[in-house]
Amino acid sequence: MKKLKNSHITFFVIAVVLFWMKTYIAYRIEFKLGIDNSLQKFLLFLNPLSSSLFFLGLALFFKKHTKLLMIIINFLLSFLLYANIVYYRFFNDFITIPVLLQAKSNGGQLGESIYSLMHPLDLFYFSDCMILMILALTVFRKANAENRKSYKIVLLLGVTIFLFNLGLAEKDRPQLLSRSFDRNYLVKYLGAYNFTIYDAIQNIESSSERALADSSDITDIQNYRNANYTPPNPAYFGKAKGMNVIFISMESFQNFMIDFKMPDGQEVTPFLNSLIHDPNTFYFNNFYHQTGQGKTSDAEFLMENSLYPLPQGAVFVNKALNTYQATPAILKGYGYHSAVFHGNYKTFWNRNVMYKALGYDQFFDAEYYDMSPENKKNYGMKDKPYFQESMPMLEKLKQPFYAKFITLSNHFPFAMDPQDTNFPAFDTDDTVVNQYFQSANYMDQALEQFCNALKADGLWNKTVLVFYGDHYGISENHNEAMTKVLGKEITPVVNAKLQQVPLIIRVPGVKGGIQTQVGGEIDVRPTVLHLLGIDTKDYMEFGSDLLSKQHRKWALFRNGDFVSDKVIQVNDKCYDAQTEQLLGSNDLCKDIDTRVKTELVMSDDIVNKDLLRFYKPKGFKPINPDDYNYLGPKGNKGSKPVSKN
Ligand code: GP9
Ligand code: MN
Repeated sequence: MKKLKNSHITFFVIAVVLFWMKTYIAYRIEFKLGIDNSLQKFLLFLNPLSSSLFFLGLALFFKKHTKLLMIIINFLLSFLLYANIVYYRFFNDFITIPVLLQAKSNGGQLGESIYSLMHPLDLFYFSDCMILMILALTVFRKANAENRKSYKIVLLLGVTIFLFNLGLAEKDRPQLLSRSFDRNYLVKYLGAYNFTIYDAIQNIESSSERALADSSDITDIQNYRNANYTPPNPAYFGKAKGMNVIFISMESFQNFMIDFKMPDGQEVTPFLNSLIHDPNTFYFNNFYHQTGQGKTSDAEFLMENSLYPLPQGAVFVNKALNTYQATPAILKGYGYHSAVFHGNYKTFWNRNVMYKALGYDQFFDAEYYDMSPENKKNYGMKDKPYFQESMPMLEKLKQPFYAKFITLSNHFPFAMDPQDTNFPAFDTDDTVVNQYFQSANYMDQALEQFCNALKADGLWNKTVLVFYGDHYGISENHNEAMTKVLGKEITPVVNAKLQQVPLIIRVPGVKGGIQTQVGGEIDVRPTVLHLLGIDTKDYMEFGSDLLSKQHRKWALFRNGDFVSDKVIQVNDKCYDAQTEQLLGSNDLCKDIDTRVKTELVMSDDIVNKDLLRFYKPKGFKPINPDDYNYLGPKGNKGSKPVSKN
């Protein structure tokens, strides 16, 4: 007993257990982390242990003042935890390095209310620190320094538990670190302390690249851009001038579903199939998604910036503090008001930060919707209640508006609640593929309901509608079942063509038609802005107007492959686009290949080095993200933009 009392290790074990339990209690009480299964429950319980061992264990390295050091480390970590708790109570989000760097403006948003977010009972979050102080001065006053070898064992144990934790987390959520889609997820799986370290490393990496860049870095890009500018088609330029614009992101919706019939002859998407034949609709049936790991958010980025997403990670997450000249910001100069509607929480894909940089006036996230269990599936709102609840908010927007709707129901793994569908599943051995048809059919019904609501309230004929599939839904892992669905072998070229997503643009009063030219998500911005009568020649973008007579007729994939009207390149092999046969040489692919590589490098430079801060398009009023906040319905600010513009 005496030996135990005199041991630093005993003191250390007490410190670790107290800190571990306290952190776990904080996770459970303070944060809404959305724990879905028992593995996640276990990880949440486990993850503070590795941090406690590792950080508190650092003190064992020192022979002198070991207890004092442990108390200081405990205090600093407790402070970090408590800061996150207070921040979360207000913002429903965790503190990140950029938030700290912008402390002035964020602090400004918190203002006086910071005190109202604190409570005397919060002293609990420092209670272990106080207990340790008392123990250090009493029971453990005479504790001696240990053999310093103990710190090695402790650190090793901490690291081992961490790696075990990370392994299990990756199993539950593959590519957790590289995709880093949501702070909630990172905290849920790895803990608040590890999240801060992860965030710091990411920020150091990206800020060094940014710091070394200067205005000369954009000159070549500007020259390339000017040389490849596609002028608008006078037949369409300005035909939608002054109209409202609504973008609808159709989750995981691939083009092969359009006009697809089930074995019993039923159409999967009868509404969309009818929409493409509406006289005012342009249906682009040779159009490709170009997303990377940022999935939905990459598609959003492409659509509104006409820049490519990053080869790794999401721009929305890693580069949200950059300068952008995005569609909502451009349209602001033409009197437009902008808003996003999405039935998931605002931290997902870091949207609440990125949308400020894009210039969105309002962001209606999950907090604006009735997220009761019967309305929810997977990541958030089911499409039908989502559109229904969105309508009153949409109708209140000042016109002309630019609005974006992001659907969710057709998301992997496409499982539906039985009461939401009576559509048949496909019959293969692959449940994911089978269910895809049911959830796509549900989405189609929700879109019909939305369009009917637009017709009923008079928006239908004064609004440009842009429907797009954000990215593939069925990955290559399901090729066996897809062979059965499509009735043909999935060769590399067929697989490339499966990356087609539909683009449907309806412009009231303008004659549309089926458009067969090859294009990609990058091309949407100039196409739509030209319809609105805004020439994009002064904007730094890589897209080419799909309706222009000089449209370039090729689309690249983020991995450097591409599709054109004549040739298709997959894994550096060149195929004939019509016969789909492998060509004897790569010669016919060379020209486009060079442009593909050039554009990807240039676009990555713009994003990684934040080059748009050195570029000012004529007549464009730069965005100051600090002018925006999305505090939600309770903050009473979400429904009123605080933009000073
Ligand atoms: C989540 C939704 C889906 O909010 O956008 O994201 P995804 O996994 O498709 O990128
Ligand atoms: Mn998506």
